[in-house]
Amino acid sequence: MPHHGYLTAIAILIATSVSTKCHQAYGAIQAADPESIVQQSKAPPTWWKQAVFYQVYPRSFKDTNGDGIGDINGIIEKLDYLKKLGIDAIWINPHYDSPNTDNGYDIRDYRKIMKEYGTMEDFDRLITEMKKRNMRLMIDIVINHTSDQHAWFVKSKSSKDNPYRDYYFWRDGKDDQAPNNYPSFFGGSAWQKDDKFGQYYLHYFSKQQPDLNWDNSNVRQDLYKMLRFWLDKGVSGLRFDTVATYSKIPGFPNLTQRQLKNFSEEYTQGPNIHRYINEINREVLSHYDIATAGELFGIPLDQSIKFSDRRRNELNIAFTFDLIRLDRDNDERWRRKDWNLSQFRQVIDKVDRTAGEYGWNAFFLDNHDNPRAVSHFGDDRPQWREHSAKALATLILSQHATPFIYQGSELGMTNYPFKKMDDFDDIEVKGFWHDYVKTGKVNAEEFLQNVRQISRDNSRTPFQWDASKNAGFTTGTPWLKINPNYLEINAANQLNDPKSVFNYYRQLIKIRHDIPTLTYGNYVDLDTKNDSIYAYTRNLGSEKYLIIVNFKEKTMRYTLPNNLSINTTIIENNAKSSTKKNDTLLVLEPWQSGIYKLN
Ligand code: ISL
Ligand code: CA
Repeated sequence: MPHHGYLTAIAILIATSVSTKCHQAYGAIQAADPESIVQQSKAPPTWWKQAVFYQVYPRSFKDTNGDGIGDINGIIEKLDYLKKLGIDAIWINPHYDSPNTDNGYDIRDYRKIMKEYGTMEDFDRLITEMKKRNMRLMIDIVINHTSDQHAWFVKSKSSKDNPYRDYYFWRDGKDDQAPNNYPSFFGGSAWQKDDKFGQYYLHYFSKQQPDLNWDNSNVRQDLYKMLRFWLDKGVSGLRFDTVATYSKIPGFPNLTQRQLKNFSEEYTQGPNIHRYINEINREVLSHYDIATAGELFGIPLDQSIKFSDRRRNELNIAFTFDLIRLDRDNDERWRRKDWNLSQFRQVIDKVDRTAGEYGWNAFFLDNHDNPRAVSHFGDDRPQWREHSAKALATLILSQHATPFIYQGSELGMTNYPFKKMDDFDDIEVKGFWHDYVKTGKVNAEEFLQNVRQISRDNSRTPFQWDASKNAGFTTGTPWLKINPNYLEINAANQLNDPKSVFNYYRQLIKIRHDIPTLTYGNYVDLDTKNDSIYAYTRNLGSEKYLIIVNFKEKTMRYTLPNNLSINTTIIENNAKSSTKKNDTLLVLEPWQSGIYKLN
């Protein structure tokens, strides 16, 4: 885009964000003038950098017909709630027809709506209702694999000489064993034998999720048609599921013992991946005004950056996992490790540096595959839950990346108190159990201790709307148990309480919208070694903001380094004494957090 093109773009973007004048809670903010932003920030400004995204897990958001499963009408019903929060765009997990072995990540028909979620009319109405509210919709694109019930796979397995055979990877076994030693993410081998011709098909995830053969150009063209189908409906964003694994290693050589320990990385090393992403961009994405995000699980940072590098014409936003998987092993993903603040901020620093001038990241502390942020990185015990949830919110909304808020985090929803294996629903935990406990490698107690903290089910329990039966999520029987703490933690309790986590998020989102430096400014960590106080600045031109969080459960004194001093308080939580102009020493209460304009 020529320089003056994005000059106009930023002028419009800033005009719209500044015209909704900031309210009194944090005083009058001097927003940077648009021209200076264009000059200072090296990258062209765009709506998807300034937008605050919210992830909806439709199955667990809001049920409107009493079948115990959230639905599209439930999302429509709650759009005003999200608008009130200040959300600009929503990413929904897969909404397509699916037998649901992996909650919609096993797609049977790409052009149909999951019957539990509603109809195509409901979907079209969702887009219309969102447009009315000036909100954008990002959908999930799951094209590494389909369901084994997808028509392509049904044909593929029916005969050896039909054109769909080659839509998937079929190989002969070796000495009555799988073609190679690839493991599946969900346990066992990544190859499944089909009795009809005795051949095996590849599935990186469950055996009901056969991998598509991206080397076949018919597969690619069929997928591109499908993408256009949804984009022509007015969808404004695509989140590409497990995007780094589309291209497979030719010949499928065995993994070495060392490679097996980190097989997810090996699965991202296919030689054609960027050729394919580049092709998607050229054939589809570049023809629409949309935001595209890649889920880059498993791939090393220095490689994942390529996907969002704007010079390469691939995707816009990178979801990287080094931060959220800080306390997890690569080979035993069910086990959690200890982590500390210094490691946490070193990852953030590295991810930001790696993105550099040309890349762009998403920032998120939870999602549907990970535990609840407040239980994971905060402290969900009653005394600290709200303060730490607000502290994490402060981080999410002040990073040099597009913020993604996972549903319920704006209420400080917590992990579920799992007690026994029967309490879990997720295919991943069941696969781990099979591989580790059933084989006698790990004892059940140790396993349970870990998975209750890391299980994907933690974030998938139904949304807690109010204190009525089933938390107001459904009038029927919820598909997954509701966290018993809904009597206390729910949206109804928080909406009208100015001190609630919800209203803190709401203020922070407004601040993010009003201060472009929080989107575009450079990120400078003030001391990655400090293991108690996380402090960083965001700088653009002459503007400088300090973000600070006390991760310790005690009062801490913090002297600002580098001659920095406070100018004004933008927002503060759990502060005993308010911070004043020209202060250089801050006394921080446990989990105190704040954003300050610096002199
Ligand atoms: O969450 C993980 C393990 O705990 C990751 O390995 C995860 O499977 C990986 O990030 C890919 O995730 C995506 O694709 C999966 C689906 O199960 C996840 O929900 C989705 O986010 C297969 O489609
Ligand atoms: Ca329903």
